[in-house]
Amino acid sequence: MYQFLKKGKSGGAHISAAGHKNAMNKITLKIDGMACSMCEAHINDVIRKVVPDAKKVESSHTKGESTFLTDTAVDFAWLKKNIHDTGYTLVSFDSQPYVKKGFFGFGK
Ligand SMILES: [Cu+2]
Repeated sequence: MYQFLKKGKSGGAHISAAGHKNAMNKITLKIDGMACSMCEAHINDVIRKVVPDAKKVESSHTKGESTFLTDTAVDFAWLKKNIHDTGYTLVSFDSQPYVKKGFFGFGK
């Protein structure tokens, strides 16, 4: 059922829809079940597997939250299934346009 998600391992090349090349989003996931740093590592692995171009993948078991940046569309149903199969629960997710910091050079 999920075969269509198999992406070729073509060394970092990624599909980018026209006009969306630099549209980076910050994804925030609320995840149930993380209890220690090993859990965080498991979740980070799942995220990197499902979203190969994910950047700044970070998880916190204290906050029950994972965040990452991506400029490709995330299949949250597929992500939820993979998180579930790893023993955790994706409770909710949020996607916000990511504005790179550092553009505020003036007015320091
Ligand atoms: Cu753990």
